[in-house]
Amino acid sequence: MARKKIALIGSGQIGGTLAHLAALKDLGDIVLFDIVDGVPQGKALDLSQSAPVEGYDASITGTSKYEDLKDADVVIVTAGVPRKPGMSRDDLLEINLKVMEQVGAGIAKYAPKAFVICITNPLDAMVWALQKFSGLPTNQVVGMAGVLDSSRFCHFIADELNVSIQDVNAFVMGGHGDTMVPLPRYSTVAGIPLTDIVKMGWMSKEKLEEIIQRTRDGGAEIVGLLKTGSAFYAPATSAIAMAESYLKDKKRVLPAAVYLNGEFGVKGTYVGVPVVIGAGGAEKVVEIALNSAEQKAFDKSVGAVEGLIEACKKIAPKLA
Ligand code: A3D
Repeated sequence: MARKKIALIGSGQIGGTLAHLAALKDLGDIVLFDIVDGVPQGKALDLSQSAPVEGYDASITGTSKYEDLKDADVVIVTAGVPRKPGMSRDDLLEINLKVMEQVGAGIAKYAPKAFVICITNPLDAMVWALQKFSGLPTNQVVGMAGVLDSSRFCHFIADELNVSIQDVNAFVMGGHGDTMVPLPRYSTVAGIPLTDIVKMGWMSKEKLEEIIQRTRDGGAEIVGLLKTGSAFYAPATSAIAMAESYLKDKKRVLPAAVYLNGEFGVKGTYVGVPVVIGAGGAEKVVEIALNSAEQKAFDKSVGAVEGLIEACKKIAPKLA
């Protein structure tokens, strides 16, 4: 069986980390792409030179030519600009929308069968635009945010309770922004929902609220510390989990931004929900039951994403 091919569009902080993780996990051959000539080539050479120590066989190359993406099985898109302190993800919309247009055309021409994972912010609007610009089927184009947001939630819970991260399973739905919806009822420690953990007195209600808010602000906290860019290790790890589930047909149930066609009462928008990811791409949206408070928070988040999509349509009328 031939090796799989993973194309990374954008070879910045996340792109380089994605390449390293994909190589370490033997997911396939890797092509790093960037418009800044030299960066993808330099990172590819550096990563290739760590292969003798790590023992991975992946071929890692760098390019600024879209044709080198030809027949990629997975494309992960980080092209664009990240946030600086004081910026919201939404401030990136106009500039990154133009990037999505170029990237979408490149994917359509050279890798129309690929499973595409978008990471560029503002995430839900960018993945919506990327699917439109590329014209690929909606089940083949998804956005990474929920795995990262849930992972942040997990980390804060495990840290607070002083328990193994292995026993924590947390879950965040909605758009990747201030309105995201961490769900304590569906987040567990060894199967015990966080709502019960509060009832048992293991964590106070106030602490849980604090953790929920810190999860929502998780990206901004790191932007504030780094000052020159945004998080990249955990975002790359999260996207690799999605790519691996697709490539190995693992059928993991992961929160991801997927196209909704009536599920959760939403139509025509990308937003974060639980989805089965396997060889068929985004195979099945898992429609969990939401109580009225959760539904209200989710609806608010969907409204925020729809607002960004309307803004995209104004900037690029052909998306309307
Ligand atoms: P950065 O290190 O700046 O890398 C972006 C790369 O994209 C740079 O190397 C650019 O040269 C390249 N680029 C710019 N325009 C183009 C283009 N037209 N074609 C190809 N490449 C281009 O940023 P990063 O890797 O830290 O972040 C990348 C994106 O991910 C940003 O939009 C971030 O906001 C976003 N991000 C999303 C999450 C989510 O959870 C969704 C988390 C963290 C970062």
